[in-house]
Amino acid sequence: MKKLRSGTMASIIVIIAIIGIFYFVLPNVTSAQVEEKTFVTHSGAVIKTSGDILDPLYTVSTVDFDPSQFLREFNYGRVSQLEDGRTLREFTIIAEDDKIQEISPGVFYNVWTFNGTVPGPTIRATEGDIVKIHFINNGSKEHTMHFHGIHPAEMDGVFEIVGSGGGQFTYEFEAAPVGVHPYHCHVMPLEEHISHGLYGVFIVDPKESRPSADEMVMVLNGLDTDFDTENNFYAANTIPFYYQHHPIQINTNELIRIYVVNMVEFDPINNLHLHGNLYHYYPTGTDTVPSTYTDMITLSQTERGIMEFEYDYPGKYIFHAHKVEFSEKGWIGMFLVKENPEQKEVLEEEYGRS
Ligand SMILES: [Cu+2]
Repeated sequence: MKKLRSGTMASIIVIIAIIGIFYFVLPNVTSAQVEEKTFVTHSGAVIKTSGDILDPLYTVSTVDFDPSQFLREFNYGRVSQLEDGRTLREFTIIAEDDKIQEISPGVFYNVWTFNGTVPGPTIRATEGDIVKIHFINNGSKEHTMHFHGIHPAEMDGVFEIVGSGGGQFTYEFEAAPVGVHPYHCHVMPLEEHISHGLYGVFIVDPKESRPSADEMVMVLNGLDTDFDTENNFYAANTIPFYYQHHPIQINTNELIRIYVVNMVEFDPINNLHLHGNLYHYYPTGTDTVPSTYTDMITLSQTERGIMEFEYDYPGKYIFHAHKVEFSEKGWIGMFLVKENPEQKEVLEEEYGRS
């Protein structure tokens, strides 16, 4: 009798399990297929993707973004001279929130952009210049531009909300202090506006310029492509694994200067480890003396600084988050260090080395 009962129970469980599969699992598979949408990628390919990695509300257009170009691109604005002799730098920044970007092959994400890209343009000025930003909000939501740095309260981009559909505001302030600062939208919910991509880098150069170097910008960011307030991808400059597949070419014995800004939301910290080398690190870029000589820095949200280093030996060197989860989800890149032809000549002349 007991045996018969347990046998019957087992049969009932199996039947319930089979019914469960039909009712709960199969319909989901089917509906995922139904929700597939077709997109033309920036490479011209036609790709189908299900709705779980894409905000299905936004399908109007695609965004092109080239991390190689962004890396060394600095926007100095439209330059003119004020009556008092100071330099005026004017920028036009347009916010949008309806663009779709293929951030990894077949993965599409609704990016919110300043001037069409994530990150927005790297804005650069010299200490004491007047920076004037003509901000236009062409998005469907309210946005602002909030700069880190020193400026009057009404230029802080927090309380002066700029309305959707063409709202405008002009930010004007003196570039200060020297260093590397983030700018970002400051409309609530802030986490949403930042994580969708409304941020960029603001560099203030000292009046006596820094020693010449091969300069680049790395914005460390994350992408929450399924909107569960956890990042699915991480990157330096938005595209996961980009610089691993497209190594950054640099020369031996040439000063490299990286302006690094951490804009990862949801995760409390990020970090940056460089292989085969150490770097001098200037937190926030505000001091002329580096705080440390290391191969590893840890950065919280909007923490940033300047890294300086040179490679002695040619070859391939990776750099990545030492938070391994981040590097395995895209935050990894590579330097391809080539023999500096000028340096090689000098060495050959001085030491007979070749
Ligand atoms: Cu915003």
